[in-house]
Order: sequence, then structure tokens, then C-alpha cells
Amino acid sequence: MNLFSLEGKIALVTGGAHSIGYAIGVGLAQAGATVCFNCSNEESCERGIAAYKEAGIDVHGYVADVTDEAAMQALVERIREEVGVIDILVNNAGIIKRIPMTDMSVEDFTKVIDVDLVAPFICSKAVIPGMIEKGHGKIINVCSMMSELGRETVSAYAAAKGGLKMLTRNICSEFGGANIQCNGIGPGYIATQQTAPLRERQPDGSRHPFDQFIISKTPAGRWGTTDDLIGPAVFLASDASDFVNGHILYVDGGILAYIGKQP
Ligand code: GCO
Repeated sequence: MNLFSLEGKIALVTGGAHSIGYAIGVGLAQAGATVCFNCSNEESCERGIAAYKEAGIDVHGYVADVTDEAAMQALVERIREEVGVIDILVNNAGIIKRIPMTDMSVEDFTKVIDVDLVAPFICSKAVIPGMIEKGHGKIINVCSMMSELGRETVSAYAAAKGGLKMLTRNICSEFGGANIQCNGIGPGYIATQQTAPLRERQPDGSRHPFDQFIISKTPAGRWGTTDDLIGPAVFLASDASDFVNGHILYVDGGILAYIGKQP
């Protein structure tokens, strides 16, 4: 199906060295894209490059901090010289701090907002002029269940991911006329390093209460895998989604549709 082909396209996945970003990077490459990723340190960059290599992918890995505007502008310029003008940006890099709100410092709150919300602004701002020049572009923001829902301890993360949903709609509004589609993917509860503390086995070998809670809240009856995000990412990066704009595609096994099991 040519509609889903990314042949000839250049993609940048922020935080693409591991986990969800890595799975999306591999998926885009397998659909034909030339994939670039960045991460915050040399060691994880090297590990990322090796992992892509093992999957048979010749990736372009860079070290650059997504919260540093000058560094990201320079990275986009470097990619333009070494690879070409970016067609697809995946704003994936993110962090979480699970701290009760009344114990959380402003510094911690701000750090989460910087990485999860300000950085997608910085990175999108850096690639949009090239996309306008090229006559097309795809920006995919990795949102969250917390773009819609709150819960204890994740005030900064929910504020950032809710903001990212609206940044998605605003980029769509502002640049839809330039043939740029900006959409979000909202992963449900995915088994990653970031959610590992929520799945830790209890000393008696039983499942973590949060783990049980998520299984009971998810009609699919399981946590998602990073590979569950590949199809949606390829769709939103490809011509198949050219009239889909400002949409958040939740990939959550049905959580948002479900009121939950009756007690
Ligand atoms: C949490 C989780 C979530 C997930 C994810 C859900 O503590 O509730 O870590 O925030 O990471 O983003 O979509």
C-alpha cells in the first residue's frame, strides 16, 4: 500500500534511542523513512545506534538537549546538511516525576513542563520553516492518557501533556494551510522503563496494586507494548493521514472508552 510508504522521507524522533521513541523510529524506518534521533547523552546515543543497527537500520544518532533552543536549531541545520530537510518530526522525548503536588518543588514542576511541553514547541519551531519550504510536513506529538485524565502525584506531567494536546491543535490551526499536519498519539499504559515502578512485583510475588488497577481499567486486559504504537505512528507520518489534523489518536487498549469494572 503506497499510501503508507515513507520512502524518501526524513524523520527526526526526539528521545529515539530507546523505549517508545525507539519503537517508533524503527517503525518509520521499516516503512521507508531515513531516521534521525537525538538524545541527551553520548552513552545512550551509542546504545541507540547499536540497537537500530541490530534491527538492520542505518540510523543517524545525535546528542542534543531538546530544552535548549540553540542546540535544537543547530541540530536541525546539521541534519539539513548531512541528511536533508526534515519531513517528519516526532516529539517523543519526555520525563515524569511522580510526587504529591503539595510536596513538589516549583523546580521539579518546571523541569517536567520544560521537557514535556516547552521542548516540543522548540523542536516544532525549528523544523516548521523547512517543512513550509518543502510544501509538506508531519509533526507527531507523543501525548498521554494524562492529556485527558488526572491522577494523584502527576500534576506537572498532566499539565504538560494536556498542554501538548493544545499545542498540537494550535500547530494544526496555524500551519494546516501550509500542508503541515500536526497530530498526537496518546499512549495508554505501556510497559516501559518509565512505568516499571508501577508494575513492580510485591514482596509476596503478587502484582503491584497499580498494575492490577490498570489491567482492570483496560478493556484489552493488558499493558500496551512499544510496538503497539508503530502502526499509529506510521499512519500519522504518511500520506494516508493527509486530511487528519489536530487529532489525538489514543492507543490505549480502550481505557478512555471504559467506565471500569463494577466492584
Ligand atoms: C502514571 C504513568 C502515566 C504514563 C502514560 C499514560 O504515572 O500515571 O506513568 O503517566 O506514563 O503517560 O498515558
